[in-house]
Amino acid sequence: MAEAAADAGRAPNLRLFFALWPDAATRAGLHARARALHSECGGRAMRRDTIHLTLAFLGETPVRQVERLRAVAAGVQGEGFALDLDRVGSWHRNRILWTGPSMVPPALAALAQDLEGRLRADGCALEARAFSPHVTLVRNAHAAPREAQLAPLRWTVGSFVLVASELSAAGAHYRTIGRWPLKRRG
Ligand code: 2AM
Repeated sequence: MAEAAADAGRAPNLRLFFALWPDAATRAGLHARARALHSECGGRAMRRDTIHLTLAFLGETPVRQVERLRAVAAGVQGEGFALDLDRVGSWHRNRILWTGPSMVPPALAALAQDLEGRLRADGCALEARAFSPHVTLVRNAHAAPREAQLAPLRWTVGSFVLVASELSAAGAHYRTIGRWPLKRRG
């Protein structure tokens, strides 16, 4: 009984992360790339509605902190940019196949750095690993892709989002709980 009472009093958590979310056309292009990699290398292709690029992973976070995170995000000074996804690769340790840019746009590096700095200043315990921009396309792959270089898929980025990852029997579902525009390039 005491345990149940303690559980009832515990604030619920959300599994949160900041990300770039592709527009419909970019999403379709990325999903086609995911299916091609899946046919070549096996594993499980990401569903079209789950494809994204993570900027900062927060993990389990009390719901009551969401408003503070929104305030942090609203202070970010970012500019829009074009991201040319022209590389694919694999990470052996977690059997992920990803696509990413061979040249990271300075505005993307600045956005990730500004966001991370503000989150840390606000007390968020982020992982120490360096930002390595990638879009996961396939999980549990059986092989690495043959070609590392592909024709660039251009993604015009104009905003970033805060997302809650919710697990169900059907797999991960990502719910956008905030979106912030990036300044248009003059
Ligand atoms: P991944 O695509 O390389 O797996 C939601 O889980 C998103 O957060 C994914 O894009 C995932 O990256 C990213 N992420 C970053 N650090 C993570 C961690 N420690 N645990 C789970 N996901 C993490």
